[in-house]
Amino acid sequence: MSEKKWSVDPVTNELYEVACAEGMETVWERHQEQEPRCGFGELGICCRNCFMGPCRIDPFGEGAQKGVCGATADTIVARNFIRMVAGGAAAHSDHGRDVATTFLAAAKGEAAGYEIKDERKLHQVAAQAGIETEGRDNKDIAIELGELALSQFGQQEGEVVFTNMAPESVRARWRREGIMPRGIDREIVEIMHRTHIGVDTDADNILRQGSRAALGDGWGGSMIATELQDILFGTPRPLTAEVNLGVLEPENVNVVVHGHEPALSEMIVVAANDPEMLKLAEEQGAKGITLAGICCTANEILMRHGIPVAGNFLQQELALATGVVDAMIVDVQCIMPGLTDSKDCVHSKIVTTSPKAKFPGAMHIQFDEHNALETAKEIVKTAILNYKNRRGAVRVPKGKTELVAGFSTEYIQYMLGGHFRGDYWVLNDNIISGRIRGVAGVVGCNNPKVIHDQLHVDVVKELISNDILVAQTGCSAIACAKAGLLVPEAALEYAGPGLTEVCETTGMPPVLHAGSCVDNSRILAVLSRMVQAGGLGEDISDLPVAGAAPEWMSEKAISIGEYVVASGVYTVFGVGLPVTGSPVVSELLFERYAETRGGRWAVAPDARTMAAMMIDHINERRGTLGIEEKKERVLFDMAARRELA
Ligand code: NFS
Repeated sequence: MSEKKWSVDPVTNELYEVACAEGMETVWERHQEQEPRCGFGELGICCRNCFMGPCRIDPFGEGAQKGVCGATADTIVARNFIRMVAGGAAAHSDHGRDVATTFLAAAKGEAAGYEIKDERKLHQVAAQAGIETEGRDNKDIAIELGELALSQFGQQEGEVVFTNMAPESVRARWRREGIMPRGIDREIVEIMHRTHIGVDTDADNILRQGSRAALGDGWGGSMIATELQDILFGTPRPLTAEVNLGVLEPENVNVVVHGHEPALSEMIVVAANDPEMLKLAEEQGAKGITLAGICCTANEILMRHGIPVAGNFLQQELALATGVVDAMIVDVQCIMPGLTDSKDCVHSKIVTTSPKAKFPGAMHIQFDEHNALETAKEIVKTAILNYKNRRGAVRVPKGKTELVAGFSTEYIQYMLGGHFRGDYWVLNDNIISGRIRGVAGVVGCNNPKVIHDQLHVDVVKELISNDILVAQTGCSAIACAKAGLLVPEAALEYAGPGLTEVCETTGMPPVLHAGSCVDNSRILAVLSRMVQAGGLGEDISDLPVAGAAPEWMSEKAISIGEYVVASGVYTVFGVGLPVTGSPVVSELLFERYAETRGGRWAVAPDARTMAAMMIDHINERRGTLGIEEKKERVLFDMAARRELA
């Protein structure tokens, strides 16, 4: 048994001990085995882009200062950084492509089981894309929108269409700086070309291509994913649900969906409620079927159906340790290869469903959007038939927490004033009056280099105690949900007086769950609408807002960080950033980006510093806007919390 606590979440620590007792290896053991980490990799100064290497630059200035080809630390760091952007942008955008494909098939009536659920949003998004909607059939509009969305991936010239949602000053900057994305795939391919040996050497020029590909993700691939998913599966509205491993039901068949794409999981929701499936579950001795999610698949079906969330990224192996997961259904992204080893200790089946992601030792049932419900039923049946194979103890912890999710861009607008109140003006008005000091997006992953969930929870508590409204996505939202921050009552316990007043008036929580990581595009849309509503400047970079990814680990987080920064938002990452081996790249990202991109990157060593940096930035923006009355930043501690309570 381990003495160390790996998480701020007691349920995670409890299950970790269970996993150890069962001889199940987890991410934390593998993390320790990797220590000490490669210092060259941490600084970003190793290069494997050709086989004259691998090369590395001596950070102390004593050994090699150039790779075999002559590349300096600046070139190597910039290339490595934008290759991470390429990986992340590719992941989000390939998801967007799959959504567009399913959307188009559904529009044509070739994907049984899928239908347009939000006609109003169909019209809205089509109009935004410049498609004629007046007097036309929804089917025709949807087909044209699906085709237009798909064409954005292979577009060679021009501008990715949904960049037209951004304020004009932001778009003018993108054009001026040469970072306006032309086509989603083109910019990713160009990263791979430019970072090949002997192409782009200039760090500034290299980073520009990183921004262009990242913007193609945020305003292109991710935006398409979010918008078309809303039209196809419904635009989220607030609903309550439960989170943490305690949502698993020992006496039910438990099906856990994990990964990112909602196309299949939407159908699994239908299949798990099918009377035929429920009857089969009863015949096998179970009381019913529980469906729960992990990572962003969880966020997708939570947002639209209130399906419970079993956990975030670092809890995926622990879900298996409960002994009651009859099948874990995975699609793409953030699925640990270690899962197939964990499952050897229990009866759980791991079912892969994407041709892009097969795991040795897992069972494969391929998803086909033309036959989605049948595939979903086959998968649920596999879980049901595995119920009787359970062995060993059942170790479902008691812990679960209530949360409210479902804050789409559209709902936030409705909640803060309704349609006749002039869009986002009510939010802006509250910011101008100082009740809300600003808005922060706190997003991203878990990383075993830091205590699980701690940075997310501490940063968000600090922000809301300083009257900053927080919007969240991804595993960060799940972390704060487990800590009880995503319910309206959290305002009374944790938020400052101004934010509490707004929360009490509207009934909203001080922390808004906006969805999965591709739904960070919702945050871009909110920022654009805040500029549009007026009173807070002409540009996203004028707004009193800040972003953070406290426990990031994935390339997707880097792509998100880059597009948020390049859209004008000051953004702080925790855990470090593999760029510090180059003073030139560091200066570009941390300082000069403010002029060329509107936003800039920053790195913070701990939660308190991270929150302080964000609050200071927000206060500084308020000062520039002339809406700042003198108010000291309050750092959240136990005494302050008691006083608030
Ligand atoms: Ni985002 Fe969502 Fe979680 Fe990180 Fe992975 S699940 S797409 S990458 S780990 S937040």
